[in-house]
Amino acid sequence: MPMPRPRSQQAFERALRAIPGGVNSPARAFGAVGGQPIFIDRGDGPFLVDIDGHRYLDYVGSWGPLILGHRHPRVVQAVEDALHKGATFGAPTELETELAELIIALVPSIEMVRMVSSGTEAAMSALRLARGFTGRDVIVKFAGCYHGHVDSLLVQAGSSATTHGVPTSPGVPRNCTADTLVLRFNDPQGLVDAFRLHGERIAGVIVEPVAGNMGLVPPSADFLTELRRQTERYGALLIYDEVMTGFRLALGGAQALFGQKPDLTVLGKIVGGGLPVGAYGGRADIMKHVMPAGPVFQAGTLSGNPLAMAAGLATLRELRDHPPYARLEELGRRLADGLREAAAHLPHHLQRVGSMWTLFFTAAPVVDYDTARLADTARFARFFWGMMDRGIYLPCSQFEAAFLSTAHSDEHIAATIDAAREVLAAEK
Ligand code: KE4
Repeated sequence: MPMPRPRSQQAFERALRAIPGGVNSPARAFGAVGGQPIFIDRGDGPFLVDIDGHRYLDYVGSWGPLILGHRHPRVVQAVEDALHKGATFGAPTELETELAELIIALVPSIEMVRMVSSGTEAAMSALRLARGFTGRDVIVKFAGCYHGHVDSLLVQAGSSATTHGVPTSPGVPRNCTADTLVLRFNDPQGLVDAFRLHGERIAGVIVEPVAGNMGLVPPSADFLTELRRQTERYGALLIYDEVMTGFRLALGGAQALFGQKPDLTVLGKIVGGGLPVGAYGGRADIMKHVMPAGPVFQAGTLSGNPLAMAAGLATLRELRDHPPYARLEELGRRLADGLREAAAHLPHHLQRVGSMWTLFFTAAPVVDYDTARLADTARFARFFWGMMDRGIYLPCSQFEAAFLSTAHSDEHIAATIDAAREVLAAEK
């Protein structure tokens, strides 16, 4: 039984009366692990402190944005400076151009970029642009991949849609998903077959180049290669959803890590440094179709918000000036080795790419949505609470990726492995 957290309990009961499910996003509801969410007082480097005063080593990092940990001084200072000039103007600022130029400098496939306020908004806009640019309607996605709560993509979505057993949400009219083709992740032959049948009608394919929303599932080399080959062959756009992987797996994202070049890229999380930013960008000839340069409509009151731009700029500049990727790879490798050893007596697969990882409690390697869902979610829930009560805060679902930050140290990794060893010793 989880340790008592009375103030979070009271806060949750109060929130339930005002907010559906007491949370502003189902991913935070602890639905997959039972119990109730903890309410946070503050973040501090690699730590979260809840309102009962408990401190946790944070492997969620706000679901990915906080690659620099909580309250990085460079980010805090940048936002403070921006705030003293005003929070928003509804008119352009040079901060927006500076962040756009930096994104273009860091992600080679991006020649132009538009800011929005969330990853969902970026994915939704990229889909509309792909359809507007090609004049086609069909969009391909992959079971288990999540691209935000876009109506036409809420079909076998990952993340909390999986957790809450809502593969296709009520409220999405049938015709919204009529043009959505759902294929199997890591299935190159399935891609070839689908394109042979539908290729001339496909506007775009959207993919998490490393899947994080069914738990961490790396791509097979031939999957990404076939994706690029088929989309080129049939004139469909290849859209990399790098909301989670962008600026995390490499400065240029997963596409840089794998030497791939999509037509469009969707960004979020790290690009806002913890404030609400999404972005979509890519080939200039495509992006010039976005209004007011072109006919594809998209707009947003707080798109390019100066405070969010300041946080994103400070974060990307820090990553550019002091690239942490070799360090994160070393920390991730050490953590993975230690967790595998702690779980050696159990069916498990620890899957990792750089600073993103998932400990699956399953005997088979997880290569797609079907194999992910074979995992023992009851065992994961016991693991989650056992780690929580030892001060380690993991994603509250087997179907989420965990994240390391530059604020995590060797000592933190060692403490995490020790805690896992204790918790898993009780599992048979
Ligand atoms: P947002 O609208 O939540 O900013 O981004 C949607 C999104 C798009 N694409 C990918 C690959 C994503 O991972 C996400 C959001 N990720 C989830 C966690 N798996 C956000 C957590 C939540 O929904 O509260």
